[in-house]
Amino acid sequence: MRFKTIIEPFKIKVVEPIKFTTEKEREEILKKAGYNVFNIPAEDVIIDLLTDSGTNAMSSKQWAGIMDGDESYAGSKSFYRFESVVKKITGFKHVIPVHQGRAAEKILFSIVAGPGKYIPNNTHFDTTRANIEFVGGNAVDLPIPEGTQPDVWHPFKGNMDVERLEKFIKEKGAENIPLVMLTVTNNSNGGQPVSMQNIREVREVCDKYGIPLFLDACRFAENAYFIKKREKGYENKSIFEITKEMFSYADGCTMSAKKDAFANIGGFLAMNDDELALKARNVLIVTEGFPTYGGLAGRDLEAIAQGLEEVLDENYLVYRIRSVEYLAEKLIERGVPVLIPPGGHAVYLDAKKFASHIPPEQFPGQSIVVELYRVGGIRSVEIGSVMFGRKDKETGKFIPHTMELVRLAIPRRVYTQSHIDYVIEVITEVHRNRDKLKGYKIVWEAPILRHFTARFEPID
Ligand code: P70
Repeated sequence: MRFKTIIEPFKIKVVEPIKFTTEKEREEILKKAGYNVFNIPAEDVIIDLLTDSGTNAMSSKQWAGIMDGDESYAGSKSFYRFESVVKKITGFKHVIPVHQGRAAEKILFSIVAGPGKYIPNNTHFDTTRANIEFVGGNAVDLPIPEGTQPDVWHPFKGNMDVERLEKFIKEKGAENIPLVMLTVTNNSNGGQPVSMQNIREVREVCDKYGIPLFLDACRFAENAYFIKKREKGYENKSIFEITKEMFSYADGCTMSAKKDAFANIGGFLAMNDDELALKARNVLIVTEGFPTYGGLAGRDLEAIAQGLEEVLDENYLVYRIRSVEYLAEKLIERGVPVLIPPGGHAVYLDAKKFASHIPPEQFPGQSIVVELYRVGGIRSVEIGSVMFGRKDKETGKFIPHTMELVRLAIPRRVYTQSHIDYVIEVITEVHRNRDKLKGYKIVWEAPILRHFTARFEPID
């Protein structure tokens, strides 16, 4: 395009009203929710940036697919369409539909992981880690050093540290590492991309030790766009060519279709290995459903297939990545500490700097999350010591997470620039008054994935 303004590559046909609440009302809502925004009714949220997962606006063609879904128990037409699109993009031989990403993880890790097993990743996301630990395995993060420093710029901050990977394999023994994973984009460290070169190098190490490589592919298209923009040799390749190459280095993938497939539910597990696929389908049939629907309705399979085709459109990705960057850029201009560079699906505030007077054990990120809701009705999520902090098993001492972040995840095709301008205004005000932010303590927590349900109290 000749003009510099990047516009939404869609028109809006259906709208959903937003209810406005007052600051006083939100104060009460927060108290009732135990200061955990997961406990707040969505109706009471003005701008919901909790997650980009399942919150996408579907296209008219996806909705048409919903009507057209074939709800046959076995061999549904919608399954065959879904399977053929997934195969076209990933090239994997076996495609197993599941109800969402964590179901794919659950199936995969209940087969390959377990006590004494190690699963390295650039950085595991919460559910991946939980599913490995749930079966007694060890989830290991091996990000590059730049990946854990919010203010260091690197084009592919999502990369895995290949040297550390090889050292780790030598130390633990290849027989104890059933697979290596790469999360594209790397959600826990800022939605950061992984370079093609890194995928290739990780593959080489895996080949050397005979270990399979799996992608956690939730945001594969956003990752591919970053490769196109930032990696030499890819500037003239199509997104489809890039994603195909990314998948070609892997033996399989887990996928939450709630992200880059623009669906509201769904996912899949895909792989080349026949024996593993057989085992996976056996678990699937017990826990999810028959292999041609796997926990989904035929209509969901249609929506996912259509979404997967749409996400490869470069005009969409230009708009998507630029709108996330716009939010980061404006916040940086206003002096708000933001993880750089901005990620593909979200902007992450650096809570350690934002609320530097609150120590990690008092959850600075949580404090900001609460304040953004109180002041502007914006729902965000803490990705720091609430989500990943832990207690030492022997001493009971608090071990903070490497970074204290607040994630502002942008649902796909949902909010306009004025919604985002409002978000910028609210965050800027909260930042201006940052000295008043208080620490929080956890008063109740679940034994696993505690962030979803924990209850907090402010520390006076
Ligand atoms: C998110 C959601 C899900 C996810 C992921 C990666 C890289 C697997 C999954 C699991 C989870 C979430 C976090 C905070 C608030 C709400 C939701 N990520 N791998 O928003 O997929 O959810 O389909 O089981 O990011 O990042 P699924």
